[in-house]
Amino acid sequence: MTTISILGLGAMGRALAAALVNAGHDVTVWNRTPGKDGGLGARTAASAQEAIEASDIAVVCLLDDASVRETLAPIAPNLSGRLIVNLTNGSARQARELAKWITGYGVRYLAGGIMAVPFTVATEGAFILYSGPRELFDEVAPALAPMARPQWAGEDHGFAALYDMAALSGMYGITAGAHHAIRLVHAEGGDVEAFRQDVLRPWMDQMLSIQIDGATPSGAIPAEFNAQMQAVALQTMIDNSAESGVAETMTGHLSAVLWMMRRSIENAERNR
Ligand code: FVH
Repeated sequence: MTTISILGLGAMGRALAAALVNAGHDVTVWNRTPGKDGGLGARTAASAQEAIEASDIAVVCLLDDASVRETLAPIAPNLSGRLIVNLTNGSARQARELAKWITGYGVRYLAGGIMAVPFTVATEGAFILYSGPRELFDEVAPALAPMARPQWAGEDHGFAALYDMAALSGMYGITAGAHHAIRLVHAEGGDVEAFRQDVLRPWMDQMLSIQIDGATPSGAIPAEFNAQMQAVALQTMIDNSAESGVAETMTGHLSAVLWMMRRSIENAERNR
């Protein structure tokens, strides 16, 4: 049995720790602020260093890159040979710099990105991206699998963060669109629940794959998707939003796509 420590008992750290305990692992936890370990059935370490030294694998899940640096910096010289998996959200640059810094102390290090929210941890759709040495991934994946399906993103320590950031961008695009849609229907006295179930959900289900498959690095819109027509429709949507009294800031996603359509039209004209 692999022993695992979880550093950070926020909503996500607690969910990860609970999944590992439920799977029968011997789990040690540490949190900056004491008292967040209640009901987990894990051992509690008195310090971050004690937590890392207590287990074969130490999983770090804190707020951000700065909090990881703050936690690890004072103890890094004592961590040579330890295996640390950092699942804290960060940018690709932060992930690469952190990897370079911590491996400089002889730490065996994997970076990660959690593609789950606390209540979907340990459920079927949840997965976690890992990047760094393949052999480290192969070593930790079976033990960490109870948290969420492990998926390797490459040797480059920045890739898990990169894919995480990019996937979150996709999700937040949907967040912006869904909130704006509901706000718009509500502003005009529409039936929000009927709209949500009978219009928005089936429309998004129909469109999701098409939008994902059609996205390109250049932002070019294929001729059959008629960028000219879409630019006109997008401007109408932005105008409709203003006419309905919805705050202009809620239409940022529409403005972004309108800008993309106009650029695609300009490029197509230039290349004609
Ligand atoms: N929750 C979610 O939906 C998302 C899903 C995808 C992945 N994210 C990322 O996971 C990281 C942790 O998120 P979280 O939900 O656990 O966040 P919080 O509940 O706010 O807990 C934050 C923990 O970080 C500790 N902490 C904050 N600052 C420091 C610091 N300077 N030194 C040491 N620890 C620090 C905090 O400790 P405390 O405030 O209780 O003492 C919590 O344990 C995150 O990167 C998400 O983006 C979650």
